[in-house]
Amino acid sequence: MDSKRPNRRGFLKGGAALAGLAAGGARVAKGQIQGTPAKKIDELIAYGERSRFVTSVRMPVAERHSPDEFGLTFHVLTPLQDSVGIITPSSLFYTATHRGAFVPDINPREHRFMIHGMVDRPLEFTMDELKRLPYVSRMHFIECLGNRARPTHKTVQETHGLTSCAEWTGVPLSLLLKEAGVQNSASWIVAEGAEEVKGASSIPLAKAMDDCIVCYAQNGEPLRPQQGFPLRLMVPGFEGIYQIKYLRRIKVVDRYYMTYDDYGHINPDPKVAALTHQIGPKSVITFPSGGHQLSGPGFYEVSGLAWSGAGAIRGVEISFDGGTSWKQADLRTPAYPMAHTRFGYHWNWDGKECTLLSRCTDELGTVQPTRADIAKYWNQPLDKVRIQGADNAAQPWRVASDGSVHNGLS
Ligand SMILES: Nc1nc2c(c(=O)[nH]1)N[C@H]1C(S)=C(S)[C@@H](COP(=O)(O)O)O[C@H]1N2
Ligand SMILES: [Mo]
Repeated sequence: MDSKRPNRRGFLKGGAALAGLAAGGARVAKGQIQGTPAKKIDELIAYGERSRFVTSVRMPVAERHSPDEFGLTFHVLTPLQDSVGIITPSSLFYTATHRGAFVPDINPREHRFMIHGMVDRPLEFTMDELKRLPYVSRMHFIECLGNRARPTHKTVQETHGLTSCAEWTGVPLSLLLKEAGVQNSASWIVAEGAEEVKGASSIPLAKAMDDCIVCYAQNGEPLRPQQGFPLRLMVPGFEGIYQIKYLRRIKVVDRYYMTYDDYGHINPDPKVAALTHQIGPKSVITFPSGGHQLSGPGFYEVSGLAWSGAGAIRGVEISFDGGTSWKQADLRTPAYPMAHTRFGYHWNWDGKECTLLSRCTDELGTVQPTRADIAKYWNQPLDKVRIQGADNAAQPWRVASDGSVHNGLS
């Protein structure tokens, strides 16, 4: 499935230049990789590149012009329509950068990470010191609160591309906090990134002591700069804004702090806020999805992703009639807690127009709502549903009788 799209305002210029280079390398010497210019061979051996026939790329969100007039890119979407399995390749991981817009160029040898505030022993670590400590590797998704489907969106990249999943490696935050000696009256932490605006997020101490990870690696290699190199906080299942990149400081405190980043995100009442941190349950069919073309009636494997901020995915159902009836799908991967889980369903398309949706249930038994459920709950007309907070509504894809697939919201 080819997700190549017009190069809007020179976005991904580098990729286009590279493609030109490969096309120019017509002379093939013995032992060379066919079609690859000689000077690229060493690079291919030292650090592998994907085939030049694979063209799936990220794209900026339409609602926020990127690059803007200052050349800055804010939100970049993962091409979920091409996804398989549950690991998002690091080079296709979605990116949300709004605290300085430039990706900081941090020398890991100079980077320091500090834990202070209401602790008995304030601690400061170099990257080498952190890497000497016991570590864990876990699969977790991240999703931005801005991940919401609109009728104008054509593809699943546009409707759902602000979520990705990776294997994260780092030191459990609880280990570091115990080492620092958290004082009895502490109840929150404030985690801060290294950018100039010093954006930060307040996280309940109970979550910090539970499953948070101070990460230095993603998918088996150091974090990519856009994902927070050299250090980021992983707060499993919480909304994207808590996954602090370029992590340099955690302050242990006794109250929620309204910081630069929290504005518009969570409720200043800590009791309400605590209930709005978690994402999902949410799922989406990635094949067939908007922009795909079925070649005719017959067998297709419906495939998609499900995730929940509350734990593991227990089951996924698929509807082929716009949400009237539901069939149980199969999970195709292990269902890790707070991770994307791949589901599948054997489908024989009869060639008639139909609307596909998926909905999931997480380990707490919470079922993902359809738009109809949300409209009923808020007593709103179905065609004018306004989704408050995170959008975890089931996504409809309409398959037309010519096999073309469209956003069911338009
Ligand atoms: N330091 C820092 N951390 C940050 C951000 C940022 O701009 N700066 N963006 C946040 C937001 S809004 C999201 S959704 C996630 C995105 O993580 P990603 O870019 O690795 O996908 O990082 C969060 N952590
Ligand atoms: Mo975000």
